[in-house]
Amino acid sequence: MNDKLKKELMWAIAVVVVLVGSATVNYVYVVGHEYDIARPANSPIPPNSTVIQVIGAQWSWTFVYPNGTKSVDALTLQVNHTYTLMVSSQDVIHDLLIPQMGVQVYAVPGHNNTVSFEPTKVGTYYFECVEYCGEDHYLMRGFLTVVS
Ligand SMILES: [Cu+2]
Repeated sequence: MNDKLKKELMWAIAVVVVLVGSATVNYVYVVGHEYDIARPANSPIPPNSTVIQVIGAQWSWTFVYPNGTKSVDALTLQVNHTYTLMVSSQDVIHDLLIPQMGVQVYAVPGHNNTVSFEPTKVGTYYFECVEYCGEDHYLMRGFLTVVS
């Protein structure tokens, strides 16, 4: 076997080792975090979940809790409880992103999109609109507070 062939083989094996290594890391991460990641949008609503209505509007997010209480640009949830956000819009298309909850869902006028998730850690997390929706789009953000 000449040097050129050896080098080529070595590089081919190195690439395979890197790919298999990163695939393994990914697989272990996904399996270990299965329940931290929100269910895909519009999955069946889990029977034990609390449904919160979310209305996007230029340029704020309004949350309506089951008892009728409303809050603007602030969402408070209990840890280790399942929630379903029922998201719509009253004007243009928005897109709610709560990165630490694995939630991203479009807010479409006249249509409800649902997403369910369970916060597993107490803390404060940000959320924001990630669909350009007008001049004050950048103001369309707030905080999710997870309490015990
Ligand atoms: Cu926006």
